Order: sequence, then structure tokens, then C-alpha cells
Amino acid sequence: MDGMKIKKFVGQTFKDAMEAVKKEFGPDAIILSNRQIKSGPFGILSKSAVEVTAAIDETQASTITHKPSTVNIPSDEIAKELRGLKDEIGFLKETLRPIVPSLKITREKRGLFNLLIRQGVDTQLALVLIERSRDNIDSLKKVISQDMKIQGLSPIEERGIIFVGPPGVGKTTTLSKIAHMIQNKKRQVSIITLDDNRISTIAHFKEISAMLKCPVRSIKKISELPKILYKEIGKTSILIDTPGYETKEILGGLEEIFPSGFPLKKCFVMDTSINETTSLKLWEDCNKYGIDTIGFTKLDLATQFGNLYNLSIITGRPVSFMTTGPYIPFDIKIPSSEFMAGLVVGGV
Ligand SMILES: Nc1nc2c(ncn2[C@@H]2O[C@H](COP(=O)(O)OP(=O)(O)OP(=O)(O)O)[C@@H](O)[C@H]2O)c(=O)[nH]1
Ligand SMILES: [Mg+2]
Repeated sequence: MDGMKIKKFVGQTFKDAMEAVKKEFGPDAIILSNRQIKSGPFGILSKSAVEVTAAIDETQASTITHKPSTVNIPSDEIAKELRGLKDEIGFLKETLRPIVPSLKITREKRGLFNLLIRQGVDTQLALVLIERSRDNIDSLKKVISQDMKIQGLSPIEERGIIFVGPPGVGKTTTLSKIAHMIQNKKRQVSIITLDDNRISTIAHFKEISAMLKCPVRSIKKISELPKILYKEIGKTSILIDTPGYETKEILGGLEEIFPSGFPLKKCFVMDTSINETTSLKLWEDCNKYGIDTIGFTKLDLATQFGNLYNLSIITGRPVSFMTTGPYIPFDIKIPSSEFMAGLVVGGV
């Protein structure tokens, strides 16, 4: 490192600091590091500034300038181009630093990051995860499982639940599976459906009612709900089925009819096999209606499970169940947070 000179330069922006470097050290300066600092007396006048540490190899710089060269013009041009690129990369890095704090991550962590991205975990969420995790997959799984909140069936058993969500996600099928689970625990179930139009739903519930020997009522208007609920609440687990095409109207209606709060849990059912953008759009439409819990369906049709993590974090709601196929009553599972973390990282 003979003849190497190192100095710190401060500027209001990264660009200013770089200009100061260039002015004193010339175009061959090497940037060693840069950081955000506070300028002003004692660093308390909180104008932020950028400090760049630069180095120049003086021996090399002088040889280059004095060396006669036959390819002077083109090599100068290349050098100029390279310097421009170097400046630009430095500038880009600096601009990206607040958004991508972990530009300097280890190789192992980069592997974990890529794994999360392949599984469909949101980039921002993946960055935070690898920051919190150590360099190995077990640690990453542990961090994910800490974030996954599982509610399970107890709140459903206690009072009951209303299933809402877009058409065809599996509300009716899931309700029937849960009715079986609750009855297996020797607790009474009563089913109400707001989907009274479709022959298929009516036929489905006739069968379920006969199998479980539980009452199934079909009601036309949600204004009929308070009477039924207040009579039965606490005595049986009340499961309410809704048609997907009316979700918003039903949720809005419940707020009007039960101004001091709906007495059952509201469960938003999400199809795991659809993409994150669509899921989030559907969620945003319903979020304002005070959803309590989420349930994931059609895990058997999904090819990656990063979305389980994205949706759990973004909705901030605990998970009640996940369904793994169309068959009643077996294709349902109350997952543990460790199980979900395993899915999120692709079953590794
Ligand atoms: N593969 C698979 N299919 C499922 C699962 N859950 C439900 N289904 C199927 O998805 C289709 C729609 O299910 P439904 O229970 O009728 O859906 P829904 O949400 O009640 O639909 P709407 O009442 O129209 O809003 C049916 O063919 C179900 O058999 C699952 O976990 N895996
Ligand atoms: Mg249905």
C-alpha cells in the first residue's frame, strides 16, 4: 500500500461528496466506504450529510498520467466511461440503501433470500426475514414460525363463525368439514346458510344435515340473524355460510344490524392457489369490516407457499385452518406455526 493516501470527504449529498473527492484526488480515486452522518455543531443540528472515505494510489496515479501511450485516446475514453459507471453504481447503491438495507449480506443468507423469493415471499418481507435470521435454514424457519399466528378452532367452538370470501374459494365445503370436527368433539353444531338460491347448496346442506343430525336453516335476509343467534349463542357452535358474490353487502349489513358488534367470529377464506396481488385486492375489499381470522383453502392446488407468509403478515390476522383437498370431512388441518413455516420455505 505504498503511496496510498486515504481521506474522508463530507458533502450534503452523495453527489457533492463525490465531487469533492474528484476535485482533490482526481478521477482515479477509489471509494472505500460511505455513510450517512449528521452535520452541524456537535452533530445535533440535524442536517444529514454524506461522508465518503476515498483513497488514491499516488504512485499509480502519477505513472498513468506520465506514461506515453499509443492508444491514448480510446483508453482515455474507456477510463472516462468506467469512471462514469463507477460513479453511477456508487450513486445507485447510496440511493438504494434505505430501501435495501442488506446490500452486504453473506453468501448463505443470499441463498436463503433466493429460496424465499422462489417460494413467492414478498421481497421486502424476505429482506426483513433474512436480517432477523441466522445463516441457516432452521433459524429462518424459527423466525417465520414466530410470525405465524395460529388461532385454531377454539373460538369457533365457543360461539361460532361466519365464513366470508370471494366465490368458489371453498366456504361451504370448509364449513362442512369444520362441522364434522366440532361434532367429533361432542359439541353441538347448528348451521345457517345465507345462500338460499342455489340448488347445489341446498342439496349439499341437506346431506350434511342428515349426516350430522344437526339443524341447517336457510335464511333470506341477514335481519333474521339476531333472533336466531341470541337464542342459541353459547349452547351450540353456530356456523354461517355465505354466498361469495354478496360478501361486501353481507358484511356491511352485519354492521348495521349488529351496531355494537357481531357476536360470532368473522373468518375470511382465502384460496392459497391464487396469486398475492389478487388475494390482497380481495382482502382490501373486506378488511374494513373487522375480520377476525383467516382460513386458507386449496393447499393441494398451490405450487408454492410464500403467500401463506405474505398474507398472514399483511392481514395481521391469526389463521384458523387450512384445507388440503375437496373431500369432506378429512381434507382439513389446524396447522402449527412450525408446520406453516416449513411450507413457506418449500418443505425444506
Ligand atoms: N382441491 C381442492 N378443492 C377444494 C378445496 N376446498 C374446496 N374445494 C372445491 O372448490 C369448489 C368450490 O367450493 P365451495 O365450497 O362451493 O366454494 P364456496 O366458497 O362456497 O363458493 P360460493 O358459495 O360460490 O361462493 C368445490 O368444487 C370444492 O370441492 C380444497 O381444499 N382443495
Ligand atoms: Mg358456497
